[in-house]
Amino acid sequence: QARKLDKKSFRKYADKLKLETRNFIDGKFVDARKGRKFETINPATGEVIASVARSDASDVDLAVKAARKAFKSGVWSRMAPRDRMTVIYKFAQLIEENALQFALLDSTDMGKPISEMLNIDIPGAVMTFQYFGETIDKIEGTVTSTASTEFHYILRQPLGVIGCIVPWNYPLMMAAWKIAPALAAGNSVILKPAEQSPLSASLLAKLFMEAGGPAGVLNVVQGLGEEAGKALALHMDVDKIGFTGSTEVGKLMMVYAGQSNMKRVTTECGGKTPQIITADAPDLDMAAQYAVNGIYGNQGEVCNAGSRILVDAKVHDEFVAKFLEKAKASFNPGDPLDPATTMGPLVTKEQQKRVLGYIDIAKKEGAKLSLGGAVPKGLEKGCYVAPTLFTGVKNDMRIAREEVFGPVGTILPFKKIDQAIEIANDSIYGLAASIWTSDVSLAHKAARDIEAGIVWVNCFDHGDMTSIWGGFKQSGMGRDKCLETLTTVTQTKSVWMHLG
Ligand code: TXE
Repeated sequence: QARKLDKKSFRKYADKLKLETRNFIDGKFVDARKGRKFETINPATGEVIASVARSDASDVDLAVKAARKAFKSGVWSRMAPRDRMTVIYKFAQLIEENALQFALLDSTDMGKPISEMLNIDIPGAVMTFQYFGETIDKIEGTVTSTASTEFHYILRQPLGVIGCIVPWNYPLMMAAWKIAPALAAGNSVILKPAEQSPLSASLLAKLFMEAGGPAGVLNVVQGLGEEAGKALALHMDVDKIGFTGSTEVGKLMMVYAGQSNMKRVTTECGGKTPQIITADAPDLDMAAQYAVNGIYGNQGEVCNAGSRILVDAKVHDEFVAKFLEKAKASFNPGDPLDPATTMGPLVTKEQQKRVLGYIDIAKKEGAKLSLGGAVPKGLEKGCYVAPTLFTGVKNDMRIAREEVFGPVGTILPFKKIDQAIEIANDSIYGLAASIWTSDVSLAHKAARDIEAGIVWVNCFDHGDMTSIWGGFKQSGMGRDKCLETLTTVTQTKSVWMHLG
């Protein structure tokens, strides 16, 4: 139904949204204990949307106590698997039924086009809960071969209390990726949304209870990273932190774990994804369209944004011409609540400043600005940056090495495929990569040699719940989606019995 609405109706609904901005602890909405608040701003207009609970260590402690109490009681952790499945399926169904609310909340909060919310984020979140719901009665232990006097089995058990610290680029979907496997395995969860996009988390927590989830199992603590996030990651009674965000803060998670209780940590920390376009790409038009989508989708605020486009010199000029034509046709910044809009504003003024800063640096370093490069006319109130492309980029330029997290593509020509793979691997990151080629041997060799957690061949960003999501090197450790994730929210126990 929401998919049929126009921009007027979306605005009308947005004006009527009931916003919940408090923490959700032990099944109830509560203010931060000290009554402090922070503002969340609509990046399309610069207007304040709401004041949100600004939690500190004492709020985090309350949430951890509630989560631990729920875990120990067994109300969720020992619920019959089929019953837990029923709750998670119902939860997925309620998210779908509330698609319009979620779309409006995230779109207004962080600027993503409403059509992306409806077509990507919400179906992605629903599928995540369905997928992990399906795993609940399939998490199994093992019986090993032993001498006849012995009996040995390995139990797989939930960790206990899991803190999920998520970013603002996919507020609902990132929350789903972190909390769905944790809940499926029987853990209690504390979700700390990003301060730039706090609103949808509260609705999520409320719907979990409506689906039959017990109090204390899914808690939300709102607040700033250095206050609420840090307190959660340093807490002595949190068993794991699942984190998505910057590499800098991902490293802090490991420090906090070491400074506290050696909690488990998984991190997903962005990248500098290479898209390799060889001269024998099966369809250069399609490669150009995917490259455009790969860098400008979600305003380029994507961990796997294909920001380094490596193009064989033989097809370079033809490819660039196609890229520019498709970029202009496909991505035009505008009002995120207009279903026709394909690119919204960046998340905050700071992020806009950071991205414009990188554009300046690239120009100073001698890259050629071939598209965009500025704030689009008429959209100065919001945090917009036009789709931007630099050509003639060299591998040692900062624009080719650092994560910009905005709609800024770079084209680096190459002469030999070995050189392209070397450039692709010359990065501190290793989240994803793509290669376009008709040469099957080359496709397999490149897939083997590229240092990244995800390699796409003749496509970009394809996948489903079975494909793993996570990186090599400083793109982090641990995996999202996929069955492997369950190993990061559970632990094994060896039970050895002597039968003699
Ligand atoms: O991320 P942060 P920011 C990259 C991207 C972007 C840059 C900065 O390059 O431009 O990071 O974005 C919480 N202890 N990515 O500043 O700070 C914070 O509250 C505990 C890539 O928004 O890493 C939020 O919930 N928690 C990325 C979460 O960490 C802390 C997505 C992420 O925030 C904390 C987002 C602390 N000391 C940004 N400091 C991706 N992988 O997709 C912050 N947080």
